[in-house]
Amino acid sequence: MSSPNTPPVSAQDFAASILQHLKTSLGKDAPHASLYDWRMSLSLALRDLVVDPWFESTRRTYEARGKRVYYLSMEFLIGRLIEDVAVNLQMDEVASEALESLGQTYEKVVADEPDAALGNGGLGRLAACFMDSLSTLGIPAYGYGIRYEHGLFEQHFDKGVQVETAETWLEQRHAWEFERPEVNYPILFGGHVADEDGKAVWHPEETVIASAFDTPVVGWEGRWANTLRLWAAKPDRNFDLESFNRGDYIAASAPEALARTISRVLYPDDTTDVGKELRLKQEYFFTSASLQDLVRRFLSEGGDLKSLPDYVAIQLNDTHPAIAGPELVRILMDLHSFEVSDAISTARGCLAYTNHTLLPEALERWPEDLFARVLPRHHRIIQLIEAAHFAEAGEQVRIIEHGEVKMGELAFVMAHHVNGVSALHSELVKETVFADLHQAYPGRIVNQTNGITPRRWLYACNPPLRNLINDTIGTAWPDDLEKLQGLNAHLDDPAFIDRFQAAKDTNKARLSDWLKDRDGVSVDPAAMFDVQIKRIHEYKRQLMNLLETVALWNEIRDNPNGAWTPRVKIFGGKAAPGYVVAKEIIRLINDAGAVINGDPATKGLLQVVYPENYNVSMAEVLIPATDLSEQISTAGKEASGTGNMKFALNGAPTIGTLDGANVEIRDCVGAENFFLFGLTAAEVAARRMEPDYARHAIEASPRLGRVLEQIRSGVFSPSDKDRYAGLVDGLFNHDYFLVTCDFDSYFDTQRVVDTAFADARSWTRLAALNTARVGWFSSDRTISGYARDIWNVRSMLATGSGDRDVA
Ligand code: GL7
Repeated sequence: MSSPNTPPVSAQDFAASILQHLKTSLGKDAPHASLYDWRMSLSLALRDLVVDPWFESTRRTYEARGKRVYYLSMEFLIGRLIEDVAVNLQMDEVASEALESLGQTYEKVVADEPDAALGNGGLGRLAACFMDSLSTLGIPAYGYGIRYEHGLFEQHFDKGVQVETAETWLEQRHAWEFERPEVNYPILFGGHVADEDGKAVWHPEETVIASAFDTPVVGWEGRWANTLRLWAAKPDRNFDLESFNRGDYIAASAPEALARTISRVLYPDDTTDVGKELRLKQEYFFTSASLQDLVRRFLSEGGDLKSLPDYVAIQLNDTHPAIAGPELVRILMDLHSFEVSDAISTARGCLAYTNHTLLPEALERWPEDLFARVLPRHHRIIQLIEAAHFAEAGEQVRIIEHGEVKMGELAFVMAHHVNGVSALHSELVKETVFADLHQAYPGRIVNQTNGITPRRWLYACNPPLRNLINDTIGTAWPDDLEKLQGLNAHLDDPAFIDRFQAAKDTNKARLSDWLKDRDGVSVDPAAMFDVQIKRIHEYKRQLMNLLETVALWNEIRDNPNGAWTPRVKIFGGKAAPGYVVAKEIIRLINDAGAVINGDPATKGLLQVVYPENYNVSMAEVLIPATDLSEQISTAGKEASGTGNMKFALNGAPTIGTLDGANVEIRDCVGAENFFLFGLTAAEVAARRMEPDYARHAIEASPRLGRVLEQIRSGVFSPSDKDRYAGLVDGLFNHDYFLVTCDFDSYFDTQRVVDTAFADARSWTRLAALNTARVGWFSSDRTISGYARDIWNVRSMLATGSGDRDVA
């Protein structure tokens, strides 16, 4: 494996490898190669360099017979991979030079790669960051998920209205994966369970095949590589020859179409669940395949299943794979003759569960009749699990109740640890959703505050800042992010602050060019770039941001000679296609933006920009260019947030509430360096008990009242004056997320931000201080916490100072 900071091959050799792939893998010669051909050849040449570390990692794990981590997740929001792999292999400069020598532009080739959007938002992106950290830390691990044919939908705006079209990343060949046609498992559905000789025997009626595709995930400096194994659904027989011979050609291909539906499309709902049969089938499909695979691997190494928990740590990313509990019990009982209680305790020894949200609509529940029809054997096993749980902890909490199977309770009962994703969230998990189970199983709930990979979210996406950091504190920080604390000593050095500002300016100019090229939008790079990017959801309160924007617009018009701080308000994000209110909010942002942007009175002082189709790649351009990070959710609702960490790391101070990981970010940067506003989680709960709280808040704020009246009366929708009447009435009557109550405090804090930003040098110092102090939010730290507190696994990497101590 390569030594630190040395590229494994020279630019010349790498160019030869690209050309070789162009010829033998793409069948093209250089004069006729398209951008796609160059991109594929570059990707394949890079992939070649991952194979050796990958084999070596597998071999070492096998020899050591160490414990492996299995991360089960419905979503892996990977994004593009060329830069990611190049950076991890120290090949970014070499790759750029090699392509240059072949007459190609590296940036253009990189930008041709479609985003692998196999996730909705934070939960899926977290899984991708975790894979990066598991490899960087040298922890033997597999990520298991679904190879969706269509990732998250593409968003377009039609006169400001979100319309969705199917995403088609697999229309082109995916360069990074290895198909494993020999790794296949049958996944069974339906049928009935019969009692035969005192044993329950499942007679399923439908079989679908799960077939593996492997993508190597290489860690920092190529020291270790793990596998992301995604399952594609295939029919157990391709073609119904009998129907074909009868001349019924449609029926002949029906089995194939039916089976493939299972891995066809990612459900686009962020935190809500729709209770659809296909979704349950997707969940069981990938969970069963993953468990069959890991059990097969364990047995092939000569393991005794009783000791499975010593060798296998299975992490359930939310409740989506919660069927893993009963499925593992089924495998142990039905296929390996375990007694019920042994099967349950062995399964529980392997399983841990991460809760990612307190929103009640996101805690999965399945109608019991649907569940029993699709998974009759598991329905019975859950009854056994429930009985064992009652015997152990009493009957306060049921798993099956009111005709529903409750997946949160199932995951909790079958896990040896349950974790929340920020300090505040984990406490709220104990106090609210799982209060009774917390009493029954004290100590089971632990916290692991989320993190982000600094390789993608600083090193790769922010070259100007990366170079400044390297020049200032050396190059040891990408896998030891607390080293950024070393920047603290430079915060009062004018030369350092100048360079920090220059890096931000470069990134802002890059974003401006990008907006111009892509959307024809001009922005002033000297204005404050105030950014809110995330899924559109009422609890995230993009609406409050928009109301503040309109209030500011009013204020500037009322007082045109005031000393206003120019702002560009940038929004980005998708709404779930069925989430009506979220889509109204999108339309309102676009409508209000059109009016504000067209107003000569505020030109140059206030602008609204909403680039369509926000995704990981867009985040990589926006975040380094951001001056102000908007983290303004209703306190108690955002489990953690991870965008908040990315902004702070890239030198954007936060305006935010005491919610999720904001609380810990504020602890790290210092209260005086965080623009805090709004009610606390406890105050939110209390305020909701007050009658007519929203109406009172609106009456107390003439500024807010005026904005709401403008929106309601059609100032931003002159051709359809009542368009937003319902949205505004909603705020008066059931403002569940307390937009109205936090509005004044938000507006006032924004004016504090204005004043602070106007003092350019002290703002830049504040930005640099953020970068210096948030190294703790590396996902390496998070994964080390899981390894130590939950998985009991160790790093396989030795460093100069002995074993790398992650556990
Ligand atoms: C989420 C939370 O909403 C988000 O706050 C958190 O950062 C993320 C990762 O832990 O998980 N929960 C959830 O269901 N989605 C999230 O993004 C979709």
